[in-house]
Amino acid sequence: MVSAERSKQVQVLDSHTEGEPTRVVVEGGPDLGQGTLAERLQVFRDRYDGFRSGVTCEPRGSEVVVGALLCEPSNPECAAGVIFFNDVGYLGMCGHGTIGLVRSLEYLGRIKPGKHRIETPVGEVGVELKAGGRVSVSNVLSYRYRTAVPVEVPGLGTLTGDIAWAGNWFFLIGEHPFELTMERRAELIAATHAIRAALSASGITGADGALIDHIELFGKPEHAENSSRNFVLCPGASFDRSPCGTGTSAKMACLYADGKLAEGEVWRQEGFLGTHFSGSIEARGEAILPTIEGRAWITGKSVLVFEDDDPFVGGIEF
Ligand code: PYC
Repeated sequence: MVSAERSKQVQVLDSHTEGEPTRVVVEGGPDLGQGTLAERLQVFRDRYDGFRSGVTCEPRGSEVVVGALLCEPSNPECAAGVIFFNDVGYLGMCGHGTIGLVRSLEYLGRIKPGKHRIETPVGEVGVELKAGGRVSVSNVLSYRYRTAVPVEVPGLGTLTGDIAWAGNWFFLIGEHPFELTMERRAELIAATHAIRAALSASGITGADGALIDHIELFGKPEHAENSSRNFVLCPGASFDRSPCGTGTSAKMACLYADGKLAEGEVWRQEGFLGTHFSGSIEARGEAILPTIEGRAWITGKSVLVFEDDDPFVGGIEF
């Protein structure tokens, strides 16, 4: 029997969105105070980073898990606040994670089908819980920041990509020598890590020097009804098993900027597992308000236990 004095318990609800896992922390998370979500993220990062790594990293999680700390929203009109995190740090927004969170809130009986608002550290997003586990997310305003930026990548030569903001910073590459297939995934992981390192070494950033931590490659879809296929390296070691909600938003921002996607058109972004998000946009001047839609399923409801004398109480960070 585990002694309650020597251990901490954290209640979590696990789900996957089109293949990508989300772990919602329902109870037992750190008290981050009453500030804005951006201020509470700072408290999380400064004082409770061991909680982040303990929940997401091995041995309780893995590099592919995205955590979602459920918070009281500072705007009472929002159904919930959330801070997303993973094996190496924190995400501004997370599209697949928001879909997983909405299904989790439904599972917990906290929301009903219909429209809701969710607060994140980078702004409020609109969500709609639909029939059959479908959820749409109207993301934060998204835009292309720079076009056709060349980067010299050791071993790969010069690759050219666009930089876009969609709640996270992305480098989006359409022209590259890679096949986006399961058999080639080790090569894709190595290449996208090298691209990310080269961007950082070359001082290529998002606005205000922001780190570009998501790398997105595009190719032909496997399913003819889809518009494109992607491979997205997430911050950290892992790639997105879903088509990446913020990555799909970033892609649509670039298409809009190129005059290749108009309001009312649907962009079907296929992910690496062959699942897809349906995307659409509303124009907001040079930026867009992207909406993505996908499905999520609950996979587990458990209590994580952290014993004081566990040498890996804060997770194993590789
Ligand atoms: O769906 O936005 C997303 C996302 C970001 C990182 C992993 N998934």
